[in-house]
Amino acid sequence: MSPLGARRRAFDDYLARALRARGPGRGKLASAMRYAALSPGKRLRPLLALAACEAVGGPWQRALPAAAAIECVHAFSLVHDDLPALDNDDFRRGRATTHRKFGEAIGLLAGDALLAFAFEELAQLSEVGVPAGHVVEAVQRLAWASGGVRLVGGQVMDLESEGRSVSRRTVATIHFHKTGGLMGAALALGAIAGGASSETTTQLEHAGSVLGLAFQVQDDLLNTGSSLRKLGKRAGTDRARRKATFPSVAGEAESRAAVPAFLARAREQIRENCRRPEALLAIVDAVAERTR
Ligand code: GRG
Repeated sequence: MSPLGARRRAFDDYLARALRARGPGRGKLASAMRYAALSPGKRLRPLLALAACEAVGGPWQRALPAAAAIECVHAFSLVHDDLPALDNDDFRRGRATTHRKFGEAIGLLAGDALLAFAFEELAQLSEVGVPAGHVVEAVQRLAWASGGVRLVGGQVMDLESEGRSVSRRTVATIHFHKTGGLMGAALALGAIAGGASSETTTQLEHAGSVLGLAFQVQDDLLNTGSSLRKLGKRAGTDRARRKATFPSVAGEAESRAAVPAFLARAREQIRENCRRPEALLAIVDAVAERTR
């Protein structure tokens, strides 16, 4: 198994155990939370958190609670994004969306419960030896990344841009906040678990946000040119909803050229701030080549 494959497996085991140990136990809500959080996603954000911990000199295992917290916020955002009030999607990760499988009310509540669980899980950092002051910094950074300034704020900007003529700069800002928010948090929380200073953490948070921007431009391109079978979610939906995307404001060629430029910026900032950047850079390379 590849090094990333082994970490991914360790992460999946950790999250499944955490949900069993500290989640709601049996019943529909527990099943919906597991369905949303443990379904076969790419696990990019948790892998980034583990690699960032290692990159600043910590053992990657110490970042597992932070990685689980970020994946739970990510799962919450996908569940809510798929609801009829937002994108009204019926496929995610190659299967029925959570609200399609469990009903709208349980879908909504499972998303809420995953968001709360994320912070409970983040507090587990203190159980693996992360000093209390650093755990508080991690809580503050994840709350900021998940809320009205970044993830949810970016989503609102996105909604408000639908059907309107916006600039390339506006689309980049939306992507930087909406998708970059959690990727930035992944690097930041991993760095905190690895004992990095606040300055290094802030630099890595920015590198992660730029990586998120590149990732979302790729997502826009895949949405125009791929399929449900390849992506595990419906393609062609952005155009149908008249979303503000990179290809819609800058064209396909310019969008394709922007991705490596953003990735190069992220790589440079990672190299400048990390003692052992190899695993983190390997993930950036994997993003560069992704087809789903
Ligand atoms: C608070 C009501 C309420 C809703 C929150 C914030 C939000 C809704 C939605 C934003 C979530 C979103 C769809 C962001 C786009 C980021 C993105 C490209 C997600 C897909 O990430 P992948 O490809 O997914 O890493 P997998 O399935 O592989 O984990």
